[in-house]
Amino acid sequence: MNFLCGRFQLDLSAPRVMGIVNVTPDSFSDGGKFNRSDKAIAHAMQLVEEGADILDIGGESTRPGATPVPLEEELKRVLPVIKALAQAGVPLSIDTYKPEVMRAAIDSGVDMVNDVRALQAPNAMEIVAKSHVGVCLMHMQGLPQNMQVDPQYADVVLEVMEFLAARLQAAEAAGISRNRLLLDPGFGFGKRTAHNLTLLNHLSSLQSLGIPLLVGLSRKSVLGQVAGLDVDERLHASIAASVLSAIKGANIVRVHDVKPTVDALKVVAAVMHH
Ligand code: PT1
Repeated sequence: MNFLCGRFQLDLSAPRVMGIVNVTPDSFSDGGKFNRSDKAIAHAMQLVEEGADILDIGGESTRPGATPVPLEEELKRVLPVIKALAQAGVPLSIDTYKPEVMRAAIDSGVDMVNDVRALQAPNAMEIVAKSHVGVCLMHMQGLPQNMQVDPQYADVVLEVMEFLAARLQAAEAAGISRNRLLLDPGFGFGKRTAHNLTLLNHLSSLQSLGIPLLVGLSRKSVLGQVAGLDVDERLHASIAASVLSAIKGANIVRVHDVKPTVDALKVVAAVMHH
């Protein structure tokens, strides 16, 4: 299975690692250490050395309760980082739901759009369809400002699957071919701990959609809930989550801690080939 994204064709016969590059002062787990663009660029280069297969660059946090960032500020954060990393040797992803940021990032050379709103903003679908970038369509219930207030599902796996199937159909209808798409159940986006655990246990049922799966569980509160850990103590729980995700069918894991994840997934890949 190959994922087509911009300048690249990513071989997904083994699980791949997307490294998180936060360009936010309120970044939920870097404590603002990498907010300036030169720090973000240096951090990104380190993630490539550690074995990252993709870099996911974001200028607005979408974690629960985060406040939106104005368009001009988001552009000012991400564009210098994208331009500086153009020759990093791995596909660059822009983590945004704003069509204007997608447009500018694509013009600046990104290879993929990672959209927590699954291209539902006006014009987002058209902008991506007109380009050659890959795209990740993610499930979210509600919006980051209020999504954890009272999330409700009759059947979380079925509802996430139906949403992703509908967005997949919309993307194909807009002219985005299947080999440019990734689907993501959106762990922590309008989901209680039990919803997240059910989704992870049944992740393999999403494989029936026939599109590679991207999963983000790195340092998330569900892991803190289960293991009783603060956000800066969640490395080992995050590795367990990446290993479980890969075993259950995730093709790409989105993580902060690249080197330990790469090592762990090498073991998973070696076993799965036998
Ligand atoms: C994700 C993801 C993302 N997560 C994709 N993009 C975040 N495709 C940002 C918590 O519960 O899973 N997939 N972009 C970060 N969002 C969160 C959500 C961070 C919940 C933390 C939590 O702690």
